[in-house]
Amino acid sequence: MQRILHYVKDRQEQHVVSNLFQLHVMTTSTVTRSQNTEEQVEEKSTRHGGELVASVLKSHDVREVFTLCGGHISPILVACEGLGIKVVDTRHEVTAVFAADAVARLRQSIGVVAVTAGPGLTNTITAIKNAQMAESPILLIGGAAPTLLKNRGALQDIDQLVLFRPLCKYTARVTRLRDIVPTLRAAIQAAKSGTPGPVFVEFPVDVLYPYETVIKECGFVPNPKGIKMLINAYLMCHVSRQFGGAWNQQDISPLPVNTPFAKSEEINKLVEMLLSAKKPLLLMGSQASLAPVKADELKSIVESLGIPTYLGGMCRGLLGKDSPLQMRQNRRDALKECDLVILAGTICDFRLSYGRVLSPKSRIVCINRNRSQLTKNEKIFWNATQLIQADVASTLKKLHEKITSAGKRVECEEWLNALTEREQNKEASNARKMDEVPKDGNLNPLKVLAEMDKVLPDDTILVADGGDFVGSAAYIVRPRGPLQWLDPGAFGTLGVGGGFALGAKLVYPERPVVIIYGDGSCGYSIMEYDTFVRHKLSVISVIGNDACWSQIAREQVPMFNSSVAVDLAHSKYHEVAEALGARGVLLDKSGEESVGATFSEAFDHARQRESTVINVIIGKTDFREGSISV
Ligand SMILES: Cc1ncc(C[n+]2csc(CCOP(=O)(O)OP(=O)(O)O)c2C)c(N)n1
Ligand SMILES: *[C@@H]1O[C@H](CO)[C@@H](O)[C@H](O)[C@H]1NC(C)=O
Ligand SMILES: *[C@@H]1O[C@H](CO)[C@@H](O)[C@H](O)[C@H]1NC(C)=O
Ligand SMILES: *[C@@H]1O[C@H](CO)[C@@H](O)[C@H](O)[C@H]1NC(C)=O
Ligand SMILES: [Mg+2]
Repeated sequence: MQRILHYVKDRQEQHVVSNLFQLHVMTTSTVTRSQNTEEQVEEKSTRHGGELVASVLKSHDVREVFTLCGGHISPILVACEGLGIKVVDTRHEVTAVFAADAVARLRQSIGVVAVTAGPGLTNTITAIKNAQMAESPILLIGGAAPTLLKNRGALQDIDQLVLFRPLCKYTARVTRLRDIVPTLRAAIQAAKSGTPGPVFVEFPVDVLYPYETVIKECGFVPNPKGIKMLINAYLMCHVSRQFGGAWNQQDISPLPVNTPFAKSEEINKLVEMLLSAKKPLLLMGSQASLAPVKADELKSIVESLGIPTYLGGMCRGLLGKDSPLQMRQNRRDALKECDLVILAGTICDFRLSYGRVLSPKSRIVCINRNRSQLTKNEKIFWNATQLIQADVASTLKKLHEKITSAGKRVECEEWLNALTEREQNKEASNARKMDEVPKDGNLNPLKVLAEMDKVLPDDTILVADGGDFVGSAAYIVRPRGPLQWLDPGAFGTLGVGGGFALGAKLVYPERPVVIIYGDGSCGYSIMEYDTFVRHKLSVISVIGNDACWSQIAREQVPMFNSSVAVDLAHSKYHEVAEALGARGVLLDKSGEESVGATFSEAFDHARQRESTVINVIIGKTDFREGSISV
């Protein structure tokens, strides 16, 4: 008996087995026939757990699953395909997660990724951490070793839950088929509720394959005698428990998403402060782009509020290209002078010098769903006048409704005009930098970016993946509307390019998608051109090739007098694209006159479903001197 109990890991099952022993139930047939009809096992059914997974995804309006295949998850992928959910296979699991992240952000919904056990899952970790920091709701589905072989040295059997618990809002391991539906519903609800973020559910293979396959694989002892019969009885009991009630009717509809809303008194207080302000300022961050308020609606709310606004994170582009309200320059000075600042999803982390850029003389209102983000560095580097723990966009919406229904408006023309004038001065001085020719005679990156901006179609989605070149682009290339700029967010992860572009292209197949890459950064995901070509998704990349990890070199070299590990080569990245079946274009100083035309051509080809890599050999500028460099 002890030998058997040693074999049986699960405590509940140990209990069952010892009962069996005591009852001398020595035939398998009495065990399979569960008395409880709820837990009936349909032995002849060829259906499998993968079908249950796919049906929940379908009922939650999931339209694509990103993956890199593995035997552990084949049943899920095949079942998704069967239900018309697009299965998009990538060349690296990290890309699959970045793609799901982009889908979550652009659809204001959930992104789904399925990867195989062990290394498939560990390869996702950077992107899952990035999604947690960016507060993107992602469902990560992982395969796992068979339940019966847990900790017995099965292929790719590691403790996966331990890895993902610190990164995910919700983690679960499903060991019975009838738990698949409720677990996935709860996981998706958790991902989208409160402060959104990634969730992880793992499925051991024997929960995903059909009954007959599992029975064949589970290791029955042939011709059992004596104690061995008990091993068979245990195995039967285990499999029956797994499959019991698998095909019972279950509710697969989405559970309600919990979103925190501001209280009426909170809104009233904010209305009062805003109406009495002479120099208000609105700083919008990623959280303002979350559901339930749609991006276009948020745009008109902010326009109607009429306050000078700085946009960051997923709110970049919200007000279009030339909104008179949007400020891009001189934020530090504006913050020193304003009498009221509304941090609408903006967090007092490194991007706001931990709150030290805020003035003790101005009133400070912070709106965020998350208590710890809301109060980041508060009472240390800044003091809040009002803290509102609520969804950002809905709070602005109610604020706007109250102001308009009272027939009032925010009066701040003078302030707006002053900021606008400074904005124009700063932009003029930036424009002068575009005409400088770099010492090495290569193309001026600012000029290249400005030429691209000129011919950029209005519906383009821009993906930012790099250091200095991308940092310059953030000032020069202007997203034309809401949700048209994707960057990694607070984690500052290089390598998001291929995945973000893939996700964007699946949400908007007809719109141009442009990756702005540093040459260093393109190395992480340029291989996804293979994915773009196979799936006939046209993506344009512009690589700022300075043969260097410049953002790091910029400080390392002067500080330590060493360029160890920061130099690269002027590699022929355009030829990499060609090798993968895409267009490759080299743009160097000999092509100075044709920069704009090169971009226009790439957009033309994209309309014909052809992808392009434009490898631009750029020179050095001092445009980014003094910017953050980590
Ligand atoms: C995954 C990851 N590794 C390393 C870094 C550190 N890092 C930040 S910027 C940068 C340089 C980027 O070089 P490149 O893409 O060529 O852009 P450039 O600054 O040269 O324009 C590096 C290595 C990071 N942010 N993320
Ligand atoms: C807020 O975010 C932190 C991580 O930044 C997380 O640990 C915490 O659970 C979140 N709080 C809420 C209320 O969602
Ligand atoms: C915040 O308030 C405290 C207490 O009133 C005060 O001592 C401190 O100087 C204030 N800090 C800032 C940055 O305004
Ligand atoms: C910087 O390093 C170079 C060699 O790598 C050396 O010749 C030079 O003297 C160094 N300069 C300083 C200021 O240390
Ligand atoms: Mg570089």
